Amino acid sequence: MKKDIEKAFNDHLNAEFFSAYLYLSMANYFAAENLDGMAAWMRVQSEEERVHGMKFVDFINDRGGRVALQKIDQPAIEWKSPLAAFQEAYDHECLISAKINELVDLANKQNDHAAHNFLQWFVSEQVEEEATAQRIVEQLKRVGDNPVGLMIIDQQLGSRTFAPAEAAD
Ligand code: OFO
Repeated sequence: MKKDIEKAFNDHLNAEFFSAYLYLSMANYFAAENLDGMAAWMRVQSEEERVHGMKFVDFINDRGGRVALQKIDQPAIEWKSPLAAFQEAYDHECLISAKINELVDLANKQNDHAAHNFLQWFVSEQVEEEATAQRIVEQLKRVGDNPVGLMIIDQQLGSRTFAPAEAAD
């Protein structure tokens, strides 16, 4: 594996593990707000991000590279409102999509077909990640300060479960 791809992949797996940290922190914020459905949704999201990070770990190892784990930044612990938290989640996913696109550009520049192929899973995944977060942001905007609306969204989000195989497929 070429050194600059190895370095960029190591940096990116750190970003995926930071995503896991960020969503776990949001889960704790929602739990403190007694929004248990949103807390459960964020916990599942955090687990998925860990799976994403591990996909990079496995790929680097499989290609004979070296994984160098880096320090994970501390995420925020409070948000102004559920909408503010989900808006940040959406913005964060857009940032991750941009990083994935940069990795694809690098893989193409280096003529690394295996890396290019590996990254296509993430290109598709990011479409879903952005769409899901954006949908929740729009729903929260629509209910505004209506507590009944908030409770309905909370209940709906609470039905999400973590399926390790699906998270990796
Ligand atoms: Fe790994 O998709 Fe979100 O960050």
